[in-house]
Amino acid sequence: MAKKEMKRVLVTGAVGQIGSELTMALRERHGAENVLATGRKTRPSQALLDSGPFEFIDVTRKESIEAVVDKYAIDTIYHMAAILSAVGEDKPWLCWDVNINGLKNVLDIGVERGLTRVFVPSSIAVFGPGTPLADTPNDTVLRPTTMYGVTKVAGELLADYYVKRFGLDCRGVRYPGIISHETLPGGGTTDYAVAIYYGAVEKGSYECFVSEDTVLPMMYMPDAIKATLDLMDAPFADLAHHNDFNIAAMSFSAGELAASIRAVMPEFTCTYKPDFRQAIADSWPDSIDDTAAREEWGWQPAYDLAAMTEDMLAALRDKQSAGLLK
Ligand code: AKB
Repeated sequence: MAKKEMKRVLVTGAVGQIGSELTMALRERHGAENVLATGRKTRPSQALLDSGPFEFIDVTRKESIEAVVDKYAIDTIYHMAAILSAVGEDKPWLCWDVNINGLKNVLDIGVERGLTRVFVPSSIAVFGPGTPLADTPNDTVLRPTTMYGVTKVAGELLADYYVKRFGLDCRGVRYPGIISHETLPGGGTTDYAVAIYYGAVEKGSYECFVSEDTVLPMMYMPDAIKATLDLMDAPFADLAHHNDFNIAAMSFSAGELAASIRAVMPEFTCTYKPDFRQAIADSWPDSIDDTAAREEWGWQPAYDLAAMTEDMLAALRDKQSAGLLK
């Protein structure tokens, strides 16, 4: 049997929606003691705390990241800490500071400490006016109208520059809206696609902040984790792209999402009251072409809307029975 490569992993943003589940998957793979979870302020769940090491850091302060990289002899970073699109519009300069200066700190440490690999997540928020909205190609117009999108375009370019100029091995995907039941998303435009399931289970109803016909690319968390790990496993020599892979799983309107819940819970009702997030959603694609990810590292999603809805509702009902939901 091939010798398993030893890894010492740091996850920034480990208390967030993707980071919390990614940390658990990485602990499973590499051994809990080899995966350091970090967050800035929010208290981690007891499960995260109990499952392995945790430290508070601030990614905008380079020395704060350096301290844990040195203390835990880190060789790989999954840099998940970010301010998302809706909060980014409320606090654009915080969004810039965390998403750009935080990323530059991580990339500089990657070069200075000779890290073997860095994961740099991007988003469908890189797209905007001028981008084809259907089957959006990987390599296309990137003119976002949100600060979050601006930081994600700049982040992709910056990370690609570190690959080319400094030989740092960094990779990243453009996540669509991610739907999950472990940790709530915080401050994104696609958050309605998670909140609708909580509304269904807790109250039998939901008021959606985008219109019924709003279509966005989405993905269930198990596929998002799989995409992240698969890209990080890919041989560097196989990659033509590095930090800007489109990944697709499903696309649906808010109305179709509500209908998929009604197929399981016929009494569920959904109303629509668009707010400022509608304009952000309208600037993003309806569907994504992920040929590059499929060809360069074999990307393949598993979940469609019906399978995701069944799993989400079952998981949230279990949480409710355990007294963890209203
Ligand atoms: C957001 O809505 O801001 C995020 C994203 C699509 O990156 N979920």
